[in-house]
Amino acid sequence: MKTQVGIIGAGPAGLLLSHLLHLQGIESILIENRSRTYIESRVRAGVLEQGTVNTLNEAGVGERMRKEGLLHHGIELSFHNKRHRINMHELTDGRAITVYGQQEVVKDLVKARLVAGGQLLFEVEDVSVHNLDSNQPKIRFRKDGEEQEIACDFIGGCDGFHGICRPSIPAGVLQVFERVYPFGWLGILAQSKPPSEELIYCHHERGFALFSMRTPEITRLYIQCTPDEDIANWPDDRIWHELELRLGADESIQLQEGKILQKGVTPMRSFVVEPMQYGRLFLAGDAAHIVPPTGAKGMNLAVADIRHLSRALGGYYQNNRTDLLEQYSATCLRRVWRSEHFSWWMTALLHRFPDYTPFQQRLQLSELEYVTSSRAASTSLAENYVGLPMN
Ligand code: RFL
Ligand code: PHB
Repeated sequence: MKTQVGIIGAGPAGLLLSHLLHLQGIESILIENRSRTYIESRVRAGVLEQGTVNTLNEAGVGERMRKEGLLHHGIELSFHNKRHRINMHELTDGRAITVYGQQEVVKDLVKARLVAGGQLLFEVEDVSVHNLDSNQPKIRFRKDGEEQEIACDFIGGCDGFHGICRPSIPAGVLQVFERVYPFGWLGILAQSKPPSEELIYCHHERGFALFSMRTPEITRLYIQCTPDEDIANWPDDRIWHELELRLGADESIQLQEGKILQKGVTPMRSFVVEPMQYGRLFLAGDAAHIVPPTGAKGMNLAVADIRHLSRALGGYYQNNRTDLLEQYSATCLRRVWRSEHFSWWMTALLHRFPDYTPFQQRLQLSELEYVTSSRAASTSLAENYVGLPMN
């Protein structure tokens, strides 16, 4: 097989890249090691920045998101069992976030690719990349038991944190920056009305909790747990009880229990590689960087990378430009590091760290009070949360 851009991974990054290239008349083949059903039902992110929403709308895949997405103008921070609203809309000149599940974005993109006759190959095996520093890199894999090879001009490495693209770059090329946190999130999706119309981030002495949602009938809830927590230790009753305690519910708010549809534990880390490129392999999204989910930045960063990569590839094919491809990594990394800082800061502000002294715990509470009472401090949180303007 031969194509212009070979793309590995059908997450938000790979699918959006394939679609944005198609809109510029650039051909791609996308390969994914899981099934279509699997990627369309994987429950993950839920918060889209304004810039992400604009990108999806401009790409013509925003119709269902505009109908079903929930527009939020604020979030709440809870500490000392009291809730404080951050009015993001007012603090950021009218910007907002949209709550719309990542798997819905994935479904919309898969559909758009298939309608346009795009080549999407699911359930491929043994993927490897070759000749990355030549003008004709290659992707090899097995599909239905047969060995296949794609010769291409460029490779989009969009295969997530555990993919093969990043580890295929020769040793010594990449600089790795990493921080692993001493906790994880136990996440559930439940058939129950969310306790509030907006997201509630809770600081609590028993640990962090987050109250989010997918629809007015489906809640998405998270509890801070150990990074290697055994889900078997969390029967449904224990989960609801713990959420109730951490929400610190007063009469104005009630947690409704409901059928738990999905449960999972996510360890938390911050991770960046520099540069996000080697030869003709360009890394994008989680393949190049990870943030802890507290700032809701992971998928938004993946979309921002793809905007730059598709524009750079467009410049190459339409005007023979190589400058945008050369600047790709540096351009992306500026936003990546801003989001890394914000996600680390939100994580440090809201979680219970096992090694924190009473002194550090007091500092955390003092910062929460400052963030929720000073206009300058809440504006800083708000503008980072809704996302800095994309270019
Ligand atoms: P993905 O989504 O991991 O997609 C990579 C794809 O590559 C496939 N793959 C391979 N395919 C072929 N060959 C191989 N060898 C392959 N190896 C892997 C995988 O099967 C997969 O389909 O990466 P991408 O596209 O970079 O997207 C990144 C986002 O998924 C991620 O950053 C977000 O989910 C992070 N995240 C959040 N981001 C937000 O912007 N807002 C949020 O509210 C938010 N909440 C979250 C999150 C992530 C979470 N978890 C579970 C990690 C909440 C949670 C709990
Ligand atoms: C979610 O709804 O899944 C979600 C929301 C906000 C976050 C992380 C996850 O910070």
